[in-house]
Amino acid sequence: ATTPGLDAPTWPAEFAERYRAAGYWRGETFGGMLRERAAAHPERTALVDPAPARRTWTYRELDERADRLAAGFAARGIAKGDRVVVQLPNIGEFIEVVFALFRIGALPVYALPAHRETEIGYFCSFAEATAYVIPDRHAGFDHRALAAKVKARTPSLRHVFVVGDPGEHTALSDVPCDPVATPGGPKPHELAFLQLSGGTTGVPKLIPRTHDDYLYSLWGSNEICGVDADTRFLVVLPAAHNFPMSSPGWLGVLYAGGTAVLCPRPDPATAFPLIERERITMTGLVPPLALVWTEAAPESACDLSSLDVLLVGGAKYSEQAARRLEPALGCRLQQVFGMAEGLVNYTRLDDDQETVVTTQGRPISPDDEIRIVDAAGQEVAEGEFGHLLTRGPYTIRGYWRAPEHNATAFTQDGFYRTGDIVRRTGTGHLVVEGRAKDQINRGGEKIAPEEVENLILAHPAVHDVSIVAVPDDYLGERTLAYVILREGAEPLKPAAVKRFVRERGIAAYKVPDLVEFVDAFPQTGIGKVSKKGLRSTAATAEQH
Ligand code: J2J
Repeated sequence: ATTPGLDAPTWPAEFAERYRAAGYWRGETFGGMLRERAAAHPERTALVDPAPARRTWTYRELDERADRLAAGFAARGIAKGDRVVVQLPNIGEFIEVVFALFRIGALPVYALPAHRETEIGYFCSFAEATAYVIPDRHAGFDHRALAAKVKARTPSLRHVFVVGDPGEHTALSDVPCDPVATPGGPKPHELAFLQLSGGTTGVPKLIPRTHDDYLYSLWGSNEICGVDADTRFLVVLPAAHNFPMSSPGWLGVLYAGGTAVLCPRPDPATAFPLIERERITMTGLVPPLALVWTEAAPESACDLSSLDVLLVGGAKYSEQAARRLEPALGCRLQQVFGMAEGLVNYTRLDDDQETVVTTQGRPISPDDEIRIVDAAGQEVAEGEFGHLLTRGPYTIRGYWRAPEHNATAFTQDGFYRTGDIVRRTGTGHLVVEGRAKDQINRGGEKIAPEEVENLILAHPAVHDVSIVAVPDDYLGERTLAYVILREGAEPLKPAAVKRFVRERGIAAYKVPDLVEFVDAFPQTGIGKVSKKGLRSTAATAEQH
């Protein structure tokens, strides 16, 4: 059932009781967690933002700054339960802002720095956000103009807070004020934030995570990955993504009392000197980046010897690439297969080498329930591959405000249909074999074809479009848009289609890599476009 105020299905009472009794849900909140760490070890370094000038935050400083920012947000009317779209790169302010919101019980909605008008406009209106937090400029893009446009058409959006020069908006640095005793922060079973789903539909779904469930995924990950107060974690991927946030990520490291170091860009030229200077012990990468690092490390003059554990996940990591990582980087590999909806699998640090390079790990929790089923929903024989369904102490029971989608994305008895095709080895490790969902995994960045197809359909010369994945050595997959032009329409060039998509304002990674004009799509029996048929055509298609 849906709990009022939660706007999403949640765990039935008997499951919640079981997860508390088992000690998974510890009754903590993020705000309380930071307060406790700040009391226990105030002078330890929580956070390092190395660029452009190195800044550090002790646990006490982070705690105090979160309090002052929370008071300032509250003074501007941001209240418990309000949604706040946070779109910040890997900078210290990101961490301050989300802890300030956690304290109030306002819910961050984690946008990625790459998101543009299509995504941001949707998040702000669908979530009925009251505020939006941005950098002034990032990676050559001025976020203030986009914010002004979205604010003008989103009635709920009252505030835009800007890190840096605010332009017509409010400077984040003007917000903090002396804290006042605020009653009634969030409870452990209540929502902490809305995370983004990779998406399979026209619009991304929002994932409601509670303090209790997410904190379990953090400390559970910490135990498996060996995170403790001496861990120095480099946040290489966008900090808002679930992987670098929680597997074990910067939040896991803060939970353990370690140090999170924010990396402004993921390339070796940026990251390797930071690993040396900050004595980084752990980080997480998507497979294409792991490849680049593997190639660059032997040539690098930087001392990478502090690096102990490197997590790779987000997309399938090839066995050959996995074998080359440890010798090149001189650290241990942990594969991770996770999802923002919940379930996270890791290879273990004491797994044998074959298991580490050939599997994507096993679940965090003994109470992560795994079902591998055929198309009819019947469990397959042990070792056979099938659709992965899961339910457990940190896997959601439904998306936020999406009852229709929930009816098919979850089973009657609350299992999440991951859309992944896996098999289980004798040791209980999962091997990801493929995907049944209509999603493209472009080097860890997820694309819902329908979202991009809808943009292309707005082009006056386009009659129909279908976007499919084509194999790619580096990214794993790239995107190919098959376009059928309207009868009598002027012929288009592939570049014109890409430009059209870009100009509508969407994350650059969603712009089709390839565009091909066809007269008809392959059809399935029931007359729907066959993505499978298109993919096999694509495998032989000439690339543009
Ligand atoms: C194959 N496919 C994988 C892997 C994820 C940790 C790590 C990753 C994510 C993540 C995450 C894969 N091999 N090792 O949230 O906490 C694909 C699957 C999965 C989808 C989830 C975390 N690791 N995938 O990638 O929500 O298809 O989370 O269902 O972005 O990525 O995507 P996302």
